Parts: sequence; C-alpha cells; structure tokens
Amino acid sequence: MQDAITAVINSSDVQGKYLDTGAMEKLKSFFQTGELRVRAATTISANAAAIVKEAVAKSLLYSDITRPGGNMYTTRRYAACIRDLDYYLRYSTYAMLAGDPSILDERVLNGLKETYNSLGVPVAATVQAIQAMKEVTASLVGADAGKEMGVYFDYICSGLS
Ligand code: CYC
Repeated sequence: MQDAITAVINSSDVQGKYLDTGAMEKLKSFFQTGELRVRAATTISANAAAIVKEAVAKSLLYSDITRPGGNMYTTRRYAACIRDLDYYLRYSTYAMLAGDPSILDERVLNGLKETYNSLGVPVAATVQAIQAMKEVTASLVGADAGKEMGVYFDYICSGLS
C-alpha cells in the first residue's frame, strides 16, 4: 500500500533525486486537504450503513436484480451484495485518506472481475450501485470531499469494467 507521500518519495528515489518543485506541490496539496479528508472519513464512518442503504434504494431495489432469477435474489446473495458495497465504501475511504489508489488494487480489485464473472455477478449493476454511492456520499460530505471520494469510487468502477 502506498500513500501520497510514499508515492512522491518513491518516484524521486528511482531517479536518485531530491524532491523537485512538482513533487513538493503534490505534497503541499495533500497536506492542505488533510483536514478535509479526515473530516470526510469521520462523517462517512458514522453514516456508512445509511450510505449503503440509500445507494441500494437508488440503484438496485425493485429491479430485475432483486427479483427471482436476479443475482441479488435470496437473502444470502442480497447480504453478499450489501457487504461488497460496504467494502467499496470502506476501502475508498482508506484510499481517500491515503491520497493514493494502490490499496484498491491490492486488496479489492485483485481477481475481483474474475470472481464476479465466474459467479455471474453483474458488473454493470455493480458499477451503477457504486455510482449511486458516490452521489449519496457527496451529498453527505460536501462537494470538495465528495469529488475526492469520487476519484476512488471511479477507480473501482474502471477496475471492474
Ligand atoms: C460474491 N463478492 C462475492 C465474492 C467475493 C466478493 C470474493 C465471492 C465469495 C462470497 O460470496 O463471499 C467480493 N470479497 C469481495 C471483495 C473483497 C472480498 C470486493 C475485498 C475486500 O474479500 N450482486 C448483485 C449486485 C452486487 C452483487 C449488483 C452488489 C453491488 O447483483 C454482489 N457479490 C455479490 C453477490 C455475491 C457476491 C450477490 C454472491 C454471488 C453468489 O454466491 O452467487
């Protein structure tokens, strides 16, 4: 797992250089948004269940997916879906705090598309639910933090597609 600081240091280190102005600017903007990130993470963790619930209501409930034959039908599969969405929310929050998406590659996306394909979990509906979660989260934490979280929700969506 990397964060905004180690990413900048690693990239300078492979070139054997001190941090240049571009690298310093990246660090500066990371530190300047630190409080925003921590505040957003606090709000998200206090409201995680509500965020998932509202995103499911907006994107999946009462669709073919939740009816007999749909991939969320039966409470076991419904629960697996809610759990997956909670994973996406929690790991996006970690990545947003770190200012780096590498944790998503390592702990969420690695092998996920293959698992979904082999179980018949519909990727398009999953992407829709993640996009709904992005909207719900933004309305809760505000536009700036919402945009930052959006980067990582979108990262998961492209990793799945
Ligand atoms: C299943 N989701 C799974 C499985 C994995 C994950 C590994 C198979 C094993 C299991 O059932 O638990 C995902 N596991 C993860 C992730 C991590 C992990 C991301 C990293 C932290 O450890 N079905 C839908 C919806 C969607 C959905 C659109 C929710 C948005 O129709 C999800 N995922 C879903 C469902 C299953 C599943 C229904 C069960 C499928 C089955 O067993 O038939």
